[in-house]
Amino acid sequence: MSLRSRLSRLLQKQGHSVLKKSVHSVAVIGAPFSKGQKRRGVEHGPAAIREAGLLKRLSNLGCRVNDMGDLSFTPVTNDELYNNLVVNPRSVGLANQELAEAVSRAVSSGHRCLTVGGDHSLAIGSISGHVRHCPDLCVIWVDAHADINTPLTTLSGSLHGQPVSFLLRELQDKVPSLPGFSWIKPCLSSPDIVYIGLRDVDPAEHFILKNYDILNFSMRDIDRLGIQKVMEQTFEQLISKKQRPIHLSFDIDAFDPSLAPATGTPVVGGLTYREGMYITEEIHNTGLLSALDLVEVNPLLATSEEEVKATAGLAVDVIASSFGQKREGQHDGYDHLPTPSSPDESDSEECVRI
Ligand SMILES: [Mn+2]
Repeated sequence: MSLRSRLSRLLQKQGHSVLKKSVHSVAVIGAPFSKGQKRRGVEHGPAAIREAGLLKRLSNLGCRVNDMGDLSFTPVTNDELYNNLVVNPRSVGLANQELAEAVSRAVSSGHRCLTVGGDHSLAIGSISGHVRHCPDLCVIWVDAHADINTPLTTLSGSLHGQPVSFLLRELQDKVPSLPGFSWIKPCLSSPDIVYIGLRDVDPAEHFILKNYDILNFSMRDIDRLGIQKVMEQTFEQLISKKQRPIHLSFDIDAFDPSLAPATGTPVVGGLTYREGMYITEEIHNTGLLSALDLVEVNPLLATSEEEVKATAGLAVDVIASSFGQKREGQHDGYDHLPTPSSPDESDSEECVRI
């Protein structure tokens, strides 16, 4: 093999390495979308999270922020129910197709990609877009819910409770083709996803998690093992054999409603602030985080302005921690301590001042 072709193979190899990705560059995509569920307001999530200081927090961390603004999704008229139950299939399908394009563009330009929702149906587009450039990615899904109903098992008819079913290869013979969904290619296998924080799982979802052997840590598991063991076992499952890009899909309802009240489907007994920060710090420390979704902040469901600020502020903390904020502090750019000036120097300084 010629030196040149060997060199180009080496460069190609390095180009594919997730670790070579520019660590400090983050693309921010606002996704003001709410049609994956039935309550008004989650489309204001991106604005609330921006107002809580998102961009400044990221740039203070040393991230080069590439703000791509908010997507404006193409409206769909006459979006009739599928099967008399599933709501807005065409709108959800098209919005996710548009999001997938944006995420794919961001990731292929070398950015890590932050998608700010919006409801959790957006993970369909976000993961589908991410996987185009990172075909071996894995997913950590932090949520009170498993969001893995199929259109045939859903009780609510809302697509934000079903995104994982469209992505999982093993479930494809159980998932009907919905109008607007024909572009979606299932891209995950059950060993590629781990759940953390579950505490409201429907019977069909429980069957899927058990039957397809999907690793999941409920709040009870977190009580039993502690969050440190949970993260150890998560990484053991996903990245111990092979380093690969991580897609973190974080639903704010994973937190206890006392911390995140402004969300559509709160469930008591959720993550503490410290557990949430530990999860995201550990994911940052792998160096493999490649895309993050932060979803389901709904400012209209708060009972006060304080509740909006608390929930959106928590979302910003999750994002900042995922991109490198450390509770123990850090001293990047600080490599020496000031020394007290000698008596001579202070004399001369005084002379100058006089
Ligand atoms: Mn969710």
